[in-house]
Amino acid sequence: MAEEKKKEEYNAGSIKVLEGLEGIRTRPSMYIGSTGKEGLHHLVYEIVDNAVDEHLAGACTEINILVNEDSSVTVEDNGRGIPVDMHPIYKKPAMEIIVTKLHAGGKFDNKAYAVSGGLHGVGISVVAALSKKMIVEVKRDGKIYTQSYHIGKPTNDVKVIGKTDKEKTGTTVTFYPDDTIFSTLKIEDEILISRLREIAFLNAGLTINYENKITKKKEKFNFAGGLVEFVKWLNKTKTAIHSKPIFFEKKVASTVISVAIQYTEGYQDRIFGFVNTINTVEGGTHVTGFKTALTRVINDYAEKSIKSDVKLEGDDAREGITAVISLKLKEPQFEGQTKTKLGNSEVKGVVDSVVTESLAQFFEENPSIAKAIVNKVINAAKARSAAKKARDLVRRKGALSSGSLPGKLADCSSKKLEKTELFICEGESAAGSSKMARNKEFQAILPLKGKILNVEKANPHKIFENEEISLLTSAIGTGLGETFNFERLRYGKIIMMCDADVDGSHIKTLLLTFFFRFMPKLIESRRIFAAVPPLYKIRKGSQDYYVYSDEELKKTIAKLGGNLNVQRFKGLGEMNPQQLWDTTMDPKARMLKLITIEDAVEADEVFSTLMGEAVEPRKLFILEYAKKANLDI
Ligand code: 0RA
Repeated sequence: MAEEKKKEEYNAGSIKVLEGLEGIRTRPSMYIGSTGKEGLHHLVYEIVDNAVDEHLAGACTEINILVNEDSSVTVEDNGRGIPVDMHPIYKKPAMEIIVTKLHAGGKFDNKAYAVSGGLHGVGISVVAALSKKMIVEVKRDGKIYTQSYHIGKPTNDVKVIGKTDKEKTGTTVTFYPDDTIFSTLKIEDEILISRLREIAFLNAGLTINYENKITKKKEKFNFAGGLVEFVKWLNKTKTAIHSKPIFFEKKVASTVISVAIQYTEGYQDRIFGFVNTINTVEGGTHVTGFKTALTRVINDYAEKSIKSDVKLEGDDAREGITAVISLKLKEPQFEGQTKTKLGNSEVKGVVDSVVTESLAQFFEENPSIAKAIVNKVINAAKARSAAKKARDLVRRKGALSSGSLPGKLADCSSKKLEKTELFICEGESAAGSSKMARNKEFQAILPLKGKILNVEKANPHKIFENEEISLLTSAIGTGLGETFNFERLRYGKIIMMCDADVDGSHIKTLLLTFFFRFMPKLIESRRIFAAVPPLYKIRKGSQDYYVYSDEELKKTIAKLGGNLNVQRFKGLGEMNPQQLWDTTMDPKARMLKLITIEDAVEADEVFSTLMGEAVEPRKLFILEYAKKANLDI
């Protein structure tokens, strides 16, 4: 056991020398991405990443980054210090080999280092090769060692320049980027600061100090709360739906998985993946595993604890989420265009199972947060499904305009908007009569089976699935809700033709609610009407008189005198086509009630009252509404 442990310790002999540094200078972008601004800042990250590795090894608590007056950059850490012992074969101090050879270092056999951060794992030697001058100072074993370099080559042997406390260890690297390589030598505070902040969030407790002697910019980062503080910071301009972020951290074999989640009221989905503090912008197996688990846990909770039967998809589960998934992984494989996609296939399942288990447990223990989140997701699903239905209807309309309107619609021949009318008819028999009665040129008939869905009470997705509503929407042509397009209106007037009884008025109210909710523009633009069929027919001799109210009936009887035959129409279906035309459809003789809504906001409340359970307010509304309605003959 002791023997085994010893083997894993770092010593100069464990350094594997792979090649010299010539390749770095001939193809710098292969190592640092570019020789522009990005590449320049990358040099700083390479050294900082090495220092962060020391932190990950439990050996470093503070990193200081200093932009000096002469534009050089100093990175100082209190890690173990680059080893300085003699290499048994090369007969040189480890430090010289580590700085002047590519892929040299204890890191590359993954023993001395648990995890390694640097993007290419080449770190300090790349910086040395691309710097006109670099000075490394190491505190180790109570001594201070130093060596300087010029474009990757030592300019002196490693020498001891002083003594220090045995406890004091660390590395200080100062470098002068080579102006024959880089197109700019200007360090930008904002670029470095945002990355350093990120590193501080990802390494709870690590202190990072930044100072630029040229711009005088100074920052200090230390986040005891780590990822929890990270998501809160990411959400600082948003409204969170739960103030306490979800957090869990699990170790599986040598892999550490840390996750923080906070949902906001917004719609964006922001999931940030990091592997060994590298931002995996292109995603990868860790993010995939996370998404799968998130959708599963939320679906399970919705089903079991909220008894919801709404099908929740991944996009719904992620609406408004801000999440950070950070992995500490021994042998990361980076793929993709910018090498920022995690490729390790085994990671997907590991992250999936950790997130499934830990998130489900968090939901168990924090039911109020769980409910807030799951309800938000359910709403997202309903909205998505409603939007899709609306889009589909619009698309269907597109297909319709090339010929096929709903089979039930008896369309008119005129295409002149202002002239045409759509009659929405209650019941098949009334529709039958009105089809015979109509003027085909400008009057279209759409029969409604019976009561349409109460849109006030129904879920949005039910509304869009409803056949009657879909028929109506197709015939009108505008689409509905978010996708409403006035330009596609197919008729100048839309006329509800219902029986003059309780059922008829209920259907009218349902239709109105629908128009108000989903096509309010049609009401505003005075396109919606109610037909006013007569209540009675009075026959005197061979002459017929139609009356539209009980009051009118009394007056007419008084006027006409005796010997009258009075017939009460129980419904539209009782009239023959000629009667229907004469009384209700002929523009020269009929009466139409224009539907207006003075105050949309007030009306919305009224509609809610109306369609709610309470019967009294509903009755009151109907009476009030009838009074308000204008008469337009
Ligand atoms: C090689 C091996 C060890 C540490 C380092 C390099 C190292 C490099 C840099 C660069 C900046 N700061 C650094 N700190 C450490 C392992 C050392 C050990 O096991 O004692």
